[in-house]
Amino acid sequence: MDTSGNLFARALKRIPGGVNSPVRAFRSVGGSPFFVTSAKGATLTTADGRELIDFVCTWGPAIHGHNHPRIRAAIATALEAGTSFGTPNPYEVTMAELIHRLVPSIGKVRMCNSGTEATMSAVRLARGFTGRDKIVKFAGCYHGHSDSLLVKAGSGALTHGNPDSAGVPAAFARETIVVPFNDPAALDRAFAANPGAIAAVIVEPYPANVGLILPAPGFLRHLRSSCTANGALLIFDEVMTGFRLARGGVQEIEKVVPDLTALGKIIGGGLPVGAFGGRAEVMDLIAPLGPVYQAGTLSGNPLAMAAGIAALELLEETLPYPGLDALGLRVKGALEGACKAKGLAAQVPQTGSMFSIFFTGEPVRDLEGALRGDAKLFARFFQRCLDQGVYLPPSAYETAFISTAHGGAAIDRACEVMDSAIRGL
Ligand code: HOZ
Repeated sequence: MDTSGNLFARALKRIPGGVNSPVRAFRSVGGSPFFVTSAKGATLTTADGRELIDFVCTWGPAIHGHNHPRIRAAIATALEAGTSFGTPNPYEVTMAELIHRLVPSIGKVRMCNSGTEATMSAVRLARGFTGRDKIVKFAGCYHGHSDSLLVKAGSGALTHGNPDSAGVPAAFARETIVVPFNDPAALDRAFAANPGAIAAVIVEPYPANVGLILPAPGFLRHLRSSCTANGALLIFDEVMTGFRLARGGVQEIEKVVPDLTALGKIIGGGLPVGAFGGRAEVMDLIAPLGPVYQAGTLSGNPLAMAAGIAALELLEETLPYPGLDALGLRVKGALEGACKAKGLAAQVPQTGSMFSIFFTGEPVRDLEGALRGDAKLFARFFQRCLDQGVYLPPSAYETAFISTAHGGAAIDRACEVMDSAIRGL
């Protein structure tokens, strides 16, 4: 087996930056990425034979831990029948019914292959429905890499210093109005300055691509009432939060009902899936019923549907949320305790099985606040954890994920490592 070092050297020759998604390149934390050959439960095994406790969880999907036997069995059963039909298949119907049951605001749903497709299509649909062109997004929110949404974006775009990507025509970017998160007055000003022109407000209700930021009380309700008052649609990007924090996502927790929701990650059970859905009268504008076009050769792919259905059914059966929250609180407690003991100013936002750490004394409410965090110190913290076998997201502007497989020895060890990493900074 080639080592990670050799694999990366080969990759650099044939893959831009040696990676198929930028944050994986480790550029903001230093060093080079490790290559993973297998994963099970809370653990990744690298090409170098190292075992790492994984808090990236494939960037969210692995809520039941890696390689869960039930999901593997569902994929194996589907595989026996064929890998793709290019026709409707029974799994898609089950999936649509399941999504509606868990997220009641989704009257109808269209499956696609990634979160990027889901948000891109939801925005197009909102434009088609309202007959308006402009959209509002929040600084630091990342909604995938379609043109309209790569403006002041988070995740890898922010990590690598390109929050406004090259290649996005200025004319497209002009249709995207960016306002700070947690600033209701800024949204009011955007609506007032663009009367009758805003098709939609798109938001990660808990922004998680800039580290983790939580909404101030009432902020999401303000988005809902402003959209309603101004005839714009409210789009929740729950690609990360959907099914992760509650069966019905943040909209269930916060009791705020969006018009459209974008989903991904967990609904694919680890295979490539996205979905967008919402009120039937809006969704019925999509081809073939209406004039808004959206399509995909592999949309509703039977293997991905089978994996996703198994993942969602497991959630319904096991209701893991209180247990996951307890694990999240353990990590938060460990990080806060270590920072306090060390005399380090830090914020540790956590909700359920999502957390991040900002090395700053000020509570983080928006992108500006996140950027005040000491990213260099984060890089050192990351490396110290990795040296001791704990893998955190390789950027100060991502969110860590916990799975049900992290209980017991894994969480004990991880908290010990994070504690010692902080104390050694
Ligand atoms: N955009 C993802 C995190 N927010 C990273 C995906 C990946 O690198 O796999």
